[in-house]
Amino acid sequence: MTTTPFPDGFLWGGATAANQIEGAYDADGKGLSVQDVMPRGISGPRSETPTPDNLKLVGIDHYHRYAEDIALFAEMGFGVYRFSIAWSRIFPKGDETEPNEAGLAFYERILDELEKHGIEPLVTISHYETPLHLAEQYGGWTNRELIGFYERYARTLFERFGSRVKYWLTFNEINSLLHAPFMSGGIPIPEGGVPEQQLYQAMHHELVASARATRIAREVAPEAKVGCMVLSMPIYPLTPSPDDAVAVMEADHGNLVYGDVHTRGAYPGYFLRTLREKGIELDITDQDRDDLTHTVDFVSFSYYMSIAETADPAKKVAGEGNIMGGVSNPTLEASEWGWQIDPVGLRLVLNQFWDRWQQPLFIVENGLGARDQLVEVDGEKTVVDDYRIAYLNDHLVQVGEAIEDGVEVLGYTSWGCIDIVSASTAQLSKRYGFIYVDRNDDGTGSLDRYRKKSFGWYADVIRSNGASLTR
Ligand code: BGP
Repeated sequence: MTTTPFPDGFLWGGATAANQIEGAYDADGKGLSVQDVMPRGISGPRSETPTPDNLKLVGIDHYHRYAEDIALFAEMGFGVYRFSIAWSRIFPKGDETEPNEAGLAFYERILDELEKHGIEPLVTISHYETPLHLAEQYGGWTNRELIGFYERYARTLFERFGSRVKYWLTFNEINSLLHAPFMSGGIPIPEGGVPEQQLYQAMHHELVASARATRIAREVAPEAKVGCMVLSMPIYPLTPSPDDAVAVMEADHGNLVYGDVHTRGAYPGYFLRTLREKGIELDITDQDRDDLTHTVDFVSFSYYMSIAETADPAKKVAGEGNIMGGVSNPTLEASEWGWQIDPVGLRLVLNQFWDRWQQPLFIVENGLGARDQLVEVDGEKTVVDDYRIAYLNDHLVQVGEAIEDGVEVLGYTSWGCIDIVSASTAQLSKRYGFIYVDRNDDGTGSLDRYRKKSFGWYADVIRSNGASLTR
């Protein structure tokens, strides 16, 4: 009898996002989202209108191939599948009063397929997909009116799907807004950048909207579990100097405040100090304060890498990172895209979040973006992605360690369970999937799907509930 630290009922699966997988950017009444005018992700300028070099316009055509893709997820044994609902499929401009029925019907079909295969849906309400009209006509989340638009959108989803979807996430990586205002907050970025006062007010609006969605779910879909979703990034001091430890504490606070608000229901003192020292006066109403007290049922997060931090400006050599950079850690290797690989960091962040919030945790993104080479093995097209197996194995072993530490982990959805368009660079060549999709950065390819070596590996991990991992 092989043992495993993973509890019975642990939810194994994968994660995607509408703007990175679906394509059909203007089908069946869908309005434009900020993603449709970001042909280079956050690593390049936006376009005025959708341009043919924007791979997200077609994505991997999941809009038409969702049944085939979900059948492949079921073949791996997925217990859960995380996907996002594209806000502008439901409210094309974002400020309408009535939803677009064709958009709702598409996600009804997705849920039907998942139900057919016994896969639990985990739905992200807003995954960097703010309707472009709300960005251009209202200034995105800097405008308090977005709270009402989001509330109407969330209520529509809970009323329509609340009895079929148990797990909901309000905003993807809600702590990325200050770092990627247009992608994360639908905030147009003028020449001189967005004034900090506006960015922090936008952050407040999203936190209020997230809490209001949680309150609405309690009314409309009492069985639903609502979680927040943050980008986790363990930060290590570059040296043991107390100054570096303070630098880490302050950088950590910048990320932890979002989980603090979602689990404690109010802004912590260290954040109020940040506002004072920046001279920022937030517009916070009594209603806002009451809304924020509606805290979440669980905390979910993405994990890819860790960074270092130092108080010494001379040593601040910024490393690459997932939306947020930091000082490079000389003890760690990096991926082809410069993200520092640190499986132990996942154990550390699980313990930190559990010790701090005592809320069930859900890892909803983890994976390795890599250039995969399609080859033929025994007459079958595949990718021998031993590097991805090693990355995932080592990270899952650390999840097991955290569970042994007493951390309550609900599940794990590997990011990009099928090759999709990258968020930061809008490339397809940065592949995460267990399934290869034949489409290239220049838009060519058959869109055919092929099982990689990691497909069978992950099926074994799921079948054995983690016992097959190499410790
Ligand atoms: C996270 C996003 C995901 C996904 C992931 C991988 O920040 O929540 O949408 O994109 O990063 O990043 P990338 O696609 O840039 O490699």
